[in-house]
Amino acid sequence: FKDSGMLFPRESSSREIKELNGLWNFRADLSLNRNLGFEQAWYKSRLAESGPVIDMPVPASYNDITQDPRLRDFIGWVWYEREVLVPSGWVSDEGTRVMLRVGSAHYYSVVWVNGIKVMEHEGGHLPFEAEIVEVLRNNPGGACRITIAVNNTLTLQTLPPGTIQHIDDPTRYPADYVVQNTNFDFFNYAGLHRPVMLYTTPKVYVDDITVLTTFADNIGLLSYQVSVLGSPNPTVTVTLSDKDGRCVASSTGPSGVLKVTDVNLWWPYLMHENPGYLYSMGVHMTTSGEGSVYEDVYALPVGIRTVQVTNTQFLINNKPFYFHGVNKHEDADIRGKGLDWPLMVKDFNLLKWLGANSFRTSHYPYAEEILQMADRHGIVVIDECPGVGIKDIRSFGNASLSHHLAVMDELVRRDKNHASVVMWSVANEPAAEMPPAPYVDVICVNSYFSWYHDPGHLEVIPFQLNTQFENWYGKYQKPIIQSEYGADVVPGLHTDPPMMFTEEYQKIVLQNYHDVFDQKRKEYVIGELIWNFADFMTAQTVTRVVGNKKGIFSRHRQPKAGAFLLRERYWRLANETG
Ligand code: BDP
Repeated sequence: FKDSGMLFPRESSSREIKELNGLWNFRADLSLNRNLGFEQAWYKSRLAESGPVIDMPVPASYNDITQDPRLRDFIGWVWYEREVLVPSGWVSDEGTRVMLRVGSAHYYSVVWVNGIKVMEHEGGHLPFEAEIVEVLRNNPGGACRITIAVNNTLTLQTLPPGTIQHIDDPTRYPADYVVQNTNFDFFNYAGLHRPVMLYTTPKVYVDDITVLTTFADNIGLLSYQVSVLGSPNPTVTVTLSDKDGRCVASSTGPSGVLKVTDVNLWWPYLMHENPGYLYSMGVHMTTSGEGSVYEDVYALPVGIRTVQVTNTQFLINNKPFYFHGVNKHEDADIRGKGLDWPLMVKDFNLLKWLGANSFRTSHYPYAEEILQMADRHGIVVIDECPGVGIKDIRSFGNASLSHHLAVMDELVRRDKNHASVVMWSVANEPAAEMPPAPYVDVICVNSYFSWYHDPGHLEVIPFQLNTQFENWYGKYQKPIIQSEYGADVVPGLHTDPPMMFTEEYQKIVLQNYHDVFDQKRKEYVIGELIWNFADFMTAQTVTRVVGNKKGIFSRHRQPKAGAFLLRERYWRLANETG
């Protein structure tokens, strides 16, 4: 798995998909040590035989689906199960691989097919898969019972990290009291958050594709590398088709360069009248093995563009790009962090309404379906790994460093070909005083003047923000993005003069920040990302009123006053810079 590709499953003449979204059987392991499921081997037979099961939708977080407070704040193993009928041709054909792919499962998971363990995965935000055809062949009836145990416990070795606290104080707490502590500001939603599917490939197959693009004058250049597994000598043909399906370039061999004349570059939204232009790169592989010929076809959407960073600028296709956008969360009512198509399309419509040209995937990798939307709509993405809440270096030992590296590796492997992804964010609010800090290309700064510092004192913003920028630029001479700023608003609260938590206060915070951005963006500030796009759920604390309210949209995606202010600004910036 570690050395293989992570191509998004796509149908083609050689590949079929069976989506397993919908209702699954579900049981939380409420036993004291949370280990009953393993002790009794709940994966060996139907989950319902182990005890009572409930309906659970996939994809979704399980936390907000029922009225049971034990499930909302559950810590430990939960069990999902679904029975599927696999097309008989998939199993009988010796030349077919059948893959089981989980888009994401938060945080640790173990997967069985017909009671046989097929994989384990650590990390809550990236896909994982296993070949299961052999297991299916053991069971000629064609039945396929998929059991997935998911554990949401966060420790110092997970990303994001957390700690489990056992409290043994019978006069003040119930017996066997356990609390999950976290050091980040979003609710630890858990479950099968992204689509689960079965898909096929031939036994000899295209495992990975890597593209790098550039251009000179009107010629686009796309270097590609195709990795085929299962055969030492495959014949690979690559074609590039434009939006109308016309073939504009072709090449043979597992690596090569495609040359496109009169290239349509991939441009960000609002920077060009035709943003998000994607070609389709068709990869066709054939081989002849012992008596059998294998053929695999995969079509990858690709955008041709360049990204460059200077001391003071961020360039896309050699033109200065100014990030005016948002930070998001995968978060919504009821479904939690589960991928939801209506929500996703609504969010992109809101981004466009706002005149936003970019977002950061705070604070973990988002679903691939979201990045595909960003590619198509020309929304630029800063792709962040789940390195959040790791600032306290004492709690961040070598074990988690190696996991951090493994997650970065999986993230880059998954997202390397997205035209929208222009930057990797290794961590949010890291220990920036540490030696590696100078090696970054762009400095991203979060600050909350007149909120966490000097609460209520709006007049400090111009001073402190100016000093912030001058200090960072003075130290490293790198371009800077204000990667977070904002203020909580309980929608509908109003005061004049403005007070914290009102719509008016958020507006003035934004305005005061914008005045400084406008001076500095002529020098080395290359972007501003509001915290946050929408209100989102957090752990319960005294500073959070049913979640974080720094959204410019409510959790239900209705605009607060700040959204209108930002909308005016973003469209003005687009006209000035775009
Ligand atoms: C920042 C964090 C973000 C929080 C935000 C806040 O990066 O995750 O939600 O503060 O407190 O420091 O609103």
